[in-house]
Amino acid sequence: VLPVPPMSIRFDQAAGTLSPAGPELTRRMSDLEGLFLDQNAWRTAVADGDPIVYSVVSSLVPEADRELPQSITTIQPGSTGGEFWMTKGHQHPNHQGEIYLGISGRGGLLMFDGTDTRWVDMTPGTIGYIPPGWAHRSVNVGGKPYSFLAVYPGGAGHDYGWVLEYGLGQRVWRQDDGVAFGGYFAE
Ligand code: PAN
Ligand code: ZN
Repeated sequence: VLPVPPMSIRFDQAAGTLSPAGPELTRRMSDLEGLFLDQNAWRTAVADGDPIVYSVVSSLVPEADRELPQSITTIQPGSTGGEFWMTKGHQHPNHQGEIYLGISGRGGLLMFDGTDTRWVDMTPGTIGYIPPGWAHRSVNVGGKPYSFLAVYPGGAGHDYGWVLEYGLGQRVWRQDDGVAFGGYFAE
């Protein structure tokens, strides 16, 4: 892992880019297998253009012990089978904390520790805190792209299988007048 010097990092909100830039990734609908409750709606969306659901741009700070990597996630507006578009969600296997800062749009931070579920509304300027041991997923509940900055310990790791197995406690549904929460697993 290459060490990085003290530096500033610019985020161009219109372009959604960081400079200097590190890794970037794009998550399409096909990358979200098994996450939406309505599997038929998910399959239809994959067949119907496989849209980009979210993208993540990272700085050059490496994911290594004692470093503090950052990334900016942008979730597109939309819903599938009535469920708002969201990130895959993960648990940090080493149970380390993380902070998010809302940049633009309207979203939320869904957290689950295996027993309790918490929701934090995220608007520009909101700092959301994820304590150690809480799995987390971000959801765009607005009509425009939702972007936020994440800062996390470089040695935290990302466990996506945890969410497939245990879920996130709640699902976030689009309603005419806003947002509704429901149970995670099908009856
Ligand atoms: C974030 C997430 C990012 C994408 O940087 O990794 O929002 O979500 P998924 O990783 O669940 O696809 C973070 O929480 N890092 O730890
Ligand atoms: Zn995380």
